[in-house]
Amino acid sequence: MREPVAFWYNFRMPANLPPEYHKIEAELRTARSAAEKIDIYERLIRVIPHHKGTDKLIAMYRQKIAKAREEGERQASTAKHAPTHKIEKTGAGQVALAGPPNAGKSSLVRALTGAAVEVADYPFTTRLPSPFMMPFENVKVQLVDTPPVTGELMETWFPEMVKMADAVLLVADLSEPDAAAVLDGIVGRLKERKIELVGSGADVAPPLFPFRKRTLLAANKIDAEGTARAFEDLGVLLEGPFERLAVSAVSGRGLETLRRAVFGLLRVVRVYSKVPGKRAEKDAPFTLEVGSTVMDMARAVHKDFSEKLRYARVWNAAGLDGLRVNRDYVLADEDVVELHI
Ligand SMILES: Nc1nc2c(ncn2[C@@H]2O[C@H](COP(=O)(O)OP(=O)(O)OP(=O)(O)O)[C@@H](O)[C@H]2O)c(=O)[nH]1
Ligand SMILES: [Mg+2]
Repeated sequence: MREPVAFWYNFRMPANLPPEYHKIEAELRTARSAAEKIDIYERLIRVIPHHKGTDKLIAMYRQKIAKAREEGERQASTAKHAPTHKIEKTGAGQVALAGPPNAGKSSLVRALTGAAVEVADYPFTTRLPSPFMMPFENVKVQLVDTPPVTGELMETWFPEMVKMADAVLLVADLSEPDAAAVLDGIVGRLKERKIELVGSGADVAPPLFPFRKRTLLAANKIDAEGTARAFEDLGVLLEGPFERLAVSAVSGRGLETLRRAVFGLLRVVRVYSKVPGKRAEKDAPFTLEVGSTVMDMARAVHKDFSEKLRYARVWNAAGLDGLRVNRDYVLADEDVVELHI
């Protein structure tokens, strides 16, 4: 972001500042970390000619260095004490599981990811949230297996973790007679913490308050006796706009549909970058929010790219064959894009 104070100051300066100064100053626009900013301020001080007319400007940058140092220390100390529920995001998006004890959350994560997740026939097997990668076609989605929650039993870190996730996979235990009431309890408790679980098509654009999270309901244990009826009842008893899928982590029923639906919750498009004269690398798509443009893609590829982008060419299954498009062309899933700078 541009530094408004510096900008204002320069504007008022009768300045005989050298061209280098403006070049370095422009770097502030993209500097994020405190360390980067300090480096820029120090270089600016070095190129500013020292005389009476520039005293104030130099003093201002010294002050900024001091502030940035404090900010840097703060960043470092919060990173050190980060609670364990802050799960670093990787892949196309992060989906947090939520459900009562023994519902089969870990079993589903194990079945969908192939990871050796601990599963047991007693409650509270999972003690800490842990991430696992679920493959879907040519991308991976991060699933966060979680300790059990109910309306009564929800530690404060849980809603915080849900706030950070991109979407939620609610897990019901169809073999439990009160499955719907338990889920209502979870949904209600999250609502108290300003998190609204919404259907997979809902708009969740930030910064919406309360937080809205797209949610899918996996009604698990459909292999067990009497659960077909329980699944029907769930639709009637459960308040909430979520799509319901009957699944079984044990028999595998519904898991491929679930995998696709979990990816769908993220509402991303996969786009393939292509170098002129070469084939697109289909195994390494960029994943961008639905509605993203060619310009957004250029930004994801490299920040220099976005500044220099002139146009792009697009190929896709819908019939585009190298069509020349401009920066605000909205990307579709599986578009192949050649960026021209
Ligand atoms: N019949 C049946 N049993 C299942 C299914 N999924 C899980 N189970 C059983 O349910 C029990 C609990 O499974 P977990 O995966 O540990 O459940 P969890 O929700 O992770 O439990 P916590 O970690 O305690 O919250 C185990 O005995 C599983 O074998 C299923 O689809 N069908
Ligand atoms: Mg578990």
